[in-house]
Amino acid sequence: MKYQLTILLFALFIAACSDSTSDHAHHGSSAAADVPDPVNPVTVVDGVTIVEMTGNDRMKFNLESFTVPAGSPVKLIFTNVGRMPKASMGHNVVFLNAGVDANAFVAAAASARDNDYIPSALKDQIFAYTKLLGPGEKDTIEFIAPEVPGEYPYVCSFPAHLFAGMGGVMIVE
Ligand SMILES: [Cu+2]
Repeated sequence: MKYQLTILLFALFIAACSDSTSDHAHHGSSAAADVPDPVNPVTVVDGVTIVEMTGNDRMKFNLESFTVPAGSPVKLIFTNVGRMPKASMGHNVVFLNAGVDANAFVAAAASARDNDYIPSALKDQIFAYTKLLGPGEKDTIEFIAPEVPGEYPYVCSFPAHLFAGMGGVMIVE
C-alpha cells in the first residue's frame, strides 16, 4: 500500500512538473515530447506513400529522407509537435524542384513573413508545401511525386530553420 502511494505521488510530481513547464521554452528540456514521433512514419497503402512528418522545437524533422516511386501519389501528414509559439517557432515543409538552391530559397522566404514564408516570386521553384504550423497543429497535403528520379530537397522555410538543420531529401526512384 505504501509502495503504491509512493508511485502515485511520483506520478503527481511528474504531472506537476510537466504542467509547470508547459508555457516556458525551457532551454534544453524535452519540450518536443508532447506528441511521440510515429514509429513507422512511412507506409504505403494502395499505392499511396503516406509520410507522417513531424517538426519540433529543436528545429528538426523526424525524417531526414524518405523514398517514393517516381510519379506516384504521396500523402504527407505534417505535425508540429513542439510547444513554442508559431511566431517564434513555426514550421512548414516545402518541397523544392531538382536543382533549386535551398539556401537561396530560404533567404528569399525570410522576407515573405506575410505569406507564411512562401515567397510568391519563387513559387515556380517548389512543387508542394504545407501550411506554416504552430504548436500542436497538423496539415495534410497530397501531391504526385516527380516523374524524374532524383533527390528533391525539402525544407522548413521559417527563418534560420534550414540553417539549424531543418531539411531533408525526398528520394524519387
Ligand atoms: Cu521550422
